Amino acid sequence: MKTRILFVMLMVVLAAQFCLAGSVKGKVTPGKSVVYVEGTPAPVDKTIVVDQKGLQFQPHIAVVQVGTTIEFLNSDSVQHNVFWPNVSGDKKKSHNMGTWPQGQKKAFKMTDTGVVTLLCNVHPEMSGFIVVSPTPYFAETAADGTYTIANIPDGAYTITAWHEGKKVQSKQVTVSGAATADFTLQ
Ligand SMILES: [Cu+2]
Repeated sequence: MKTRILFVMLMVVLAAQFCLAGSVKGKVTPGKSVVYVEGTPAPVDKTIVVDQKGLQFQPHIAVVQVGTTIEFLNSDSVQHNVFWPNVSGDKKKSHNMGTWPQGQKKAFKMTDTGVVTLLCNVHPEMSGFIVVSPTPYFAETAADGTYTIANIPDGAYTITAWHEGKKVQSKQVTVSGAATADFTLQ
């Protein structure tokens, strides 16, 4: 009898969890984009490496949660620089990391949300992007633009899509179970 009551209670708890979290899926045109849910910035303590290798930023696009530290590594035999002229157009958030030789890295903690365009003043043809999401709910789309962001608590959100060279677009989406948000970026 006691076991049965516990079992029923467990089912109720599980059912409640399933009802309280949902997902957003959709497609961004043209493919290969970043999608993230806006919200109060929730910084994480995490580190990723962005390499400068073969005269390219690798990865070319990274999406991270605010608070993430980026270790900029130089794997080339030439000197590189890393700077960004703005964050999502805000020039007050520009930063120059300086220049350093092969095998060394310099760290920067991303405390501003938005799109950071990475440039190298030694090689004008180099560029890379770090999209800093305020929330843990973000995704890089597949090559065809499809994406899924799972485990989002139910609620109303603004969701933003970014694609290199296109205008950023935001939409309202209500998550209650499974939601859909498609974007066509111009
Ligand atoms: Cu360079």
